[in-house]
Order: sequence, then structure tokens, then C-alpha cells
Amino acid sequence: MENNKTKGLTLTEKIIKNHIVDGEMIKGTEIGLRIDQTLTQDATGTMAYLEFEAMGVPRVKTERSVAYIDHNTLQSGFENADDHRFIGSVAKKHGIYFSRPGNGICHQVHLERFGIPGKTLIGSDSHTPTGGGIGMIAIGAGGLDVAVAMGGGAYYITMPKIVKVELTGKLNPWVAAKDVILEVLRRLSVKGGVGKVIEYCGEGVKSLSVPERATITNMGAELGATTSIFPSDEITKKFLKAQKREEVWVELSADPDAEYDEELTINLSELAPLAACPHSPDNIKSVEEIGPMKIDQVCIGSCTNSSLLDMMKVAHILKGKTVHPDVSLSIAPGSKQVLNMLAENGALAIMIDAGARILESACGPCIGMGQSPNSKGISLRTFNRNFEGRSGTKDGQIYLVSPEIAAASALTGVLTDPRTLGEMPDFKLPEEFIINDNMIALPVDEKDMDSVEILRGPNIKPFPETAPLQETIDCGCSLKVGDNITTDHIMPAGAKILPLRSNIPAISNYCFTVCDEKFPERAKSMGQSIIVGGVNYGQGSSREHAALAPLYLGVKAVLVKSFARIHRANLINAGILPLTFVSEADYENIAEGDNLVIEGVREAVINGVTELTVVNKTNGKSIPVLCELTGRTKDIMLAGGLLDYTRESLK
Ligand code: MIC
Ligand code: SF4
Repeated sequence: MENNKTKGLTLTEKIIKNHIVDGEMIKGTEIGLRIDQTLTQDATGTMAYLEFEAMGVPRVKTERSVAYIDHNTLQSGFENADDHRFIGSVAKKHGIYFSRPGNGICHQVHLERFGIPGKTLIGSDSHTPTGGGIGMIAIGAGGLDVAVAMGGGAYYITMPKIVKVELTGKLNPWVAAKDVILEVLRRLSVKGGVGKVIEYCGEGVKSLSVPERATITNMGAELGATTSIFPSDEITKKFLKAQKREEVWVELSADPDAEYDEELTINLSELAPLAACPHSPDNIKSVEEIGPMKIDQVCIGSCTNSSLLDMMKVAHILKGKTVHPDVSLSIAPGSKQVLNMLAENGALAIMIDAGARILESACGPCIGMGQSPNSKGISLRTFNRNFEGRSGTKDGQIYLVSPEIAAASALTGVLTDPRTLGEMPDFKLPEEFIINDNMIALPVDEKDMDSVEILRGPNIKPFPETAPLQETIDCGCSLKVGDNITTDHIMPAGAKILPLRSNIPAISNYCFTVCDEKFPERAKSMGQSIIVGGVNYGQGSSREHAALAPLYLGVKAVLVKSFARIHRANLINAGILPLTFVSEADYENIAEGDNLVIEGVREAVINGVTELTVVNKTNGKSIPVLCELTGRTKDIMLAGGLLDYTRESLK
């Protein structure tokens, strides 16, 4: 047997090894990582900065922290504008770079201007793994975890399994990076990546540019993966050089004898244009299989597919043509840099000429901020999530596709295979991007920080009250839901609800309303309650509001078949007990409204006892459940959440 010490390392292990500050690189155990960079966006940022303020750390301790404004950019009342000003003032005071509204989507801008191969990044947004396209370990986290990292604290994850995805061959014309990640989703499903890092390697990597790699790592979030990563090579160097940041480049790859936990091979030459059908990113069919379905809307953009390369392909397809009369086409270039370059090289004029509705460089329709489709409307989107209702139209039918498919279909009015477009030009990234960071405001020097006033609008309400873990949880089941519940079910987004992200009491009135309109009222009237769910509970976004709203509504525990990673961490951070069924069959032994009792909870957590019993007083059944907490998460739960725990440890 090979000696462990001499075995080669995967790229993930190399970066983790350089950043580990707590624990050991043993799969399945908890490890603490030093975090070099953080990012926040505005929809999660206000909470994250309130939490940062509550910790009382004067200046961020990271190498670079950036606050982006990109989600809540529709200002139909004072709320979002007030929140932007709050974030801007906190950033200025506490040493954080501030990417102003209009500068672009956090992940796109971070890749362009701040990402550094080999560094660690955590962001209060689940698509932070976009940075893996440039060779970073970039992980999505709850706002509170990001606040702790800004304060110099470690970020804790379970040491992941590492999956090798070997890319062979080369993509055929009009087949895109989006089709690669859709193929991975087809094979692994939305829960296939939980507890894993997806590491790409092989000959095929060399044919993919950094933005294409970033499309793949971005949508790795939909696998439930901890993150995804590509090596840092000559192509990465070229990209950084074009961004005038060549000096930060380092070469990084796995050792040739690295050992992986799982392996899969994708032959790029065999891929065909794919689509994720309603209502899940892993519901994959080929465009050919679906056929020429009539469509109502096309939206191009989002952090998955809004790079200059994507936009140039779209412009090429639209050139000299007109958007089909039955279709609405919107395009949101991912950053000011991309938009600026499109304006300079004439591609923007081509898009406008074809009849595209040009949107600002922001998340926009991806998070239901405008462009909701018509009733039962079929919408093709280059985005990463097509969960039910996320578009803002409850019965909207959302298909996730590449920009090539989207643009071709916008012209024909039906789902169209872009391979019918004829010869594909050789789209290349420019030797030099337009660099102008004038929309990134710098913080003041530490000595001047007292002169900065924090601008707190009336929309900003304090963090909800928490309490130390109880010995006995005795309450009713306020809600029972099925498998693959997303955070878009738990805490919906969209133009109407997003402005309430800094106001937990108000936003709580929408908690779970996608599944059951009466839930908030019922939970409140019950005082305390337990939610029961199926597998992969809490998949999707990193929004801690999906834990804070239940906390505000009195939810004490969530009992499910299995959890998605970030949401489970957010529940613990909020002091809500995450429980799983020992036997999934017991899911049937609880109905909504049943009275449930769990005794000896606090003592069990203190003593590290992982098995608890839920007694269903309504039907008399005893249900064994698991409460798997490690040293640190035990203390967080006992304290009533991460904020209380951090406050206590700072005393
Ligand atoms: C998303 O794509 O779901 C979001 C909106 O970017 C979320 C963050 C949020 O809800 O604010 C995410 O991905 O974490
Ligand atoms: Fe914004 Fe959509 Fe990306 Fe989330 S997935 S960061 S909403 S563009």
C-alpha cells in the first residue's frame, strides 16, 4: 500500500493544506480554513454587515473583502436604495471595497478584478464557486459565516470528498460550457455533489477559456457541491494578463498521482446542446429530444452566462436579424466591463438593432427582479436555477440553456438547436479588457474611520432574538414538506419580497408561502414548532433568511431525510436544531399538526450523544433521529446560534 504521506495531492487538497487552521484533512471531519477574500451581495449583505457590526471588529482582517450591489437593484420604494447606502457606508468605514450598483454581478466582477488562483474566497451567495474557474477554492456561505471570516475567524466545512472530472476531446461548434455542466448535472443530480468538491482536469480543460470554466464551476452549486475548481494554467495567465493582473497568477494543478474519491470522464466531443427542463436544474433533456417547442421569452445573462465571450456569441447570432414577434428577449451583460466593451466594439448596437431589451448589469430576472414571464409562459434562460415560482410567475415554465441556444431560439420563436446556424466563427477573448475600476469605491484609511457615519434607513431592523438551546422541545409540527425543497420555497425572493431582506419580522410573513400561504400565521400562533421535510432540504441559495425567518416564527428544529450543506449550516448559525431521520420510513409517522416532544436535548448535545427520540404524542410513535453536531457546532447550538457564540468567545 502506498504511504499516505507520499501520496500526491489533488488541487483542492493543496489549497486546503495551505489554509487549514483547525482540524486535519480527514474526509468527513470538520476543518477550519483561513479565508483570504470575502464577497457579499446586497440581498444577503445587509444582514451580514449587521452581524459584522454586532461582533465589534473595527476593520476587516482579510486580504480583500468586497461588497457588491447587484441583486436588489429595482428601486420601487426606498428600501433597496436605503440598504445600498447602508452597505456603502459600512464598507467605507470597515475596510471593504464597495462595488456600486451598475458595476455588475458579484461573481462576474470578482472573477475579472479580484480573483486570485490558489486563494480562498467565501461569499454570502451560493454561486461564489464561480471563482473556481480561476483556480480558487471559492465557497458559498451564510452571511454570518462571511461576517466571522471578515473578522478574521476561520470558515468551517466538512473535509470534502474530491471528485475528478476528466474532460477529454473538444466541444463541437455551437456546443457550450453550459452543456458541460448540464451534462454533469444529468449524471450526478442536484444532490450528487453534497459533501464533495468537483475538480476538473484532463486535455479538454485546455480548450476552455476562463469564462467558460467559470460557467461550469458557477453551476456546480446546483449539484449541491461544496465547490468546483479548475487548474490555473497558461489560459488563466492569459485571462489575468488581459485584466492587467498578470502578477497574481500562479500555476496550479493536481499532482499526477493524486487520488480521488470518485472519477468520471466527459468527452466534450460527444456533447450536444442540452436544456434543464422545469422545475429543476437536473431535469436534463437534449434540445433535439424536446423538439421545436414554441417559446414566449428569452433571458440572457446572470452570473452563469454573461461574460464578454457569451455576449459576443449572442451578438453574432442576432446580427442583422429581428427577434421573433412572439418573443421578448432581454439581455443583461454581467458587468460594466462587459457592457462597456460591447458598446465600444459595436455588439451592443447589434443587440439593440435586433430588438433585444437591454437590462442593467445585475442579477435582474434571475432572481425575479423584473421580466417575469406571462402566465404559463415558456421562458428560455441562460441562468442556473429554474425552481418553481423563482421567475415571479408561479406557473412559468423555465428552461435553462446556453446563450447560443437562447439567441438562436429568440429569432425563430421555437427552441432551436444552434448547430443549425452554420459555421461558427472562432470567438476569442480580447488581448486586453477595458479596465476602469471607477465604480469600485475604496474604504477610508483606518485612522479616518470614525469620520464615516453609518447610514441606517428605517427598513433595517435588528437580528431576531435567539435563546440558548432548550432541554425539552415540546411543540407541534407546523409544516410537512417533500423532497428537494429549495430556499426559494422556504424564503421566496422576487421584486416584492427582496426589499425586505433587512427586515426579518416583515419578510417572515412570506416564509414558505410558495408551499402553504397559511404557514407564517400558523407558525406564529403555535409559538414554537418543528418543520418536517424530505431529502436535500434547503438546496439552492445561501440566503440565511431561510433560517432567520423560521427562527423569528418560532421554529425550534427541522427534521428531514437529508440536508443541503449551506442551509444546514445556516440553521445551526441561527440556533435551529437540524435533525435527520435514522430511518427514512419514519417520515410517514409524522403528519402536520402532530404534537412532538424531544426530551434531554441540551444534555445530549453537551455529551455528544447523537441519537435522540422524537415522541409523536398524537399517534404514540417513538421516532429515532440523528443530531450530528461536532465540537464547534455543538457549542454554537448550545449558545443559541453563531452570533451569541462569537460574542461569547470574544468576551
Ligand atoms: C440565488 O441565486 O438564489 C441568490 C439570490 O443569488 C442567492 C442569494 C440570495 O438569496 O440572496 C444565492 O445563490 O445564494
Ligand atoms: Fe444573481 Fe442569479 Fe447569480 Fe444568484 S444566480 S448571484 S441571483 S445572477
